[in-house]
Amino acid sequence: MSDYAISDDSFVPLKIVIAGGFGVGKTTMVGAVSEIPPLTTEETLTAASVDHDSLDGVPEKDATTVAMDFGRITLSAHRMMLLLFGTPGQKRFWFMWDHLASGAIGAVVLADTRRLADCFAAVEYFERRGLPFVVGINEFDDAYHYTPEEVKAALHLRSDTPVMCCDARATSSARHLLIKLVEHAHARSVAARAAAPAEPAPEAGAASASESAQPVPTSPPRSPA
Ligand SMILES: Nc1nc2c(ncn2[C@@H]2O[C@H](COP(=O)(O)OP(=O)(O)OP(=O)(O)O)[C@@H](O)[C@H]2O)c(=O)[nH]1
Ligand SMILES: [Mg+2]
Repeated sequence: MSDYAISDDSFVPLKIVIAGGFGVGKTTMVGAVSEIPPLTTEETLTAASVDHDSLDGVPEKDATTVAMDFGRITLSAHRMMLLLFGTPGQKRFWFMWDHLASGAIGAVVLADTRRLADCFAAVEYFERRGLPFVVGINEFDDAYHYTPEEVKAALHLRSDTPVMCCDARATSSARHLLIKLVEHAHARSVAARAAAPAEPAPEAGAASASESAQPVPTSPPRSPA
């Protein structure tokens, strides 16, 4: 058998979505944190997008994601492999979001405080799906510094939704954000199970709902691995 057919199934694979508005730093974050060369699907920005997506704050931006980004990061100490799927930011590619969110344990929503309204759609999307998410305030150099509490209030987030400042270009910062998301998703999953009514014992041979669901980590990481 070839080497590529051998996989190490001792690592729990967890799918995570990196979302947010146009030009907020999604591709940058996936590239900064991925341990493999990231897959990107960037195309040159054309005049057709000028009326739809503002380049305010990112005037040097000349390309945009048209399908997805993909990267991977292993948290060895916690036996987890995070599979990162970055969404496109332009509205005309939002149809991709359902595919990218399917089977995910949670999402990172990146926010730029100079254009905070641009992340409303992502926040609303994940709240509607009931998918746990954390908000990362990607601090651009010329942006006014708002505290996570101020951003949480402005976005009307649930009180338990984590909000953190980050730098999408920095590996350690992006990694912290991902670990916070895994912890949050784990806590939400534990709380949901505790609140659920006890299931009747399954009939012999029948698969339970939990067997077909996306695996939830049994122990969330407590600190950067
Ligand atoms: N100063 C600064 N620039 C950043 C930061 N994060 C991203 N950038 C820059 O902002 C621009 C946009 O970043 P991208 O990673 O392409 O943003 P995106 O969210 O993937 O964009 P779309 O896919 O088009 O929605 C790039 O020129 C980045 O170099 C940051 O934290 N600080
Ligand atoms: Mg992108």
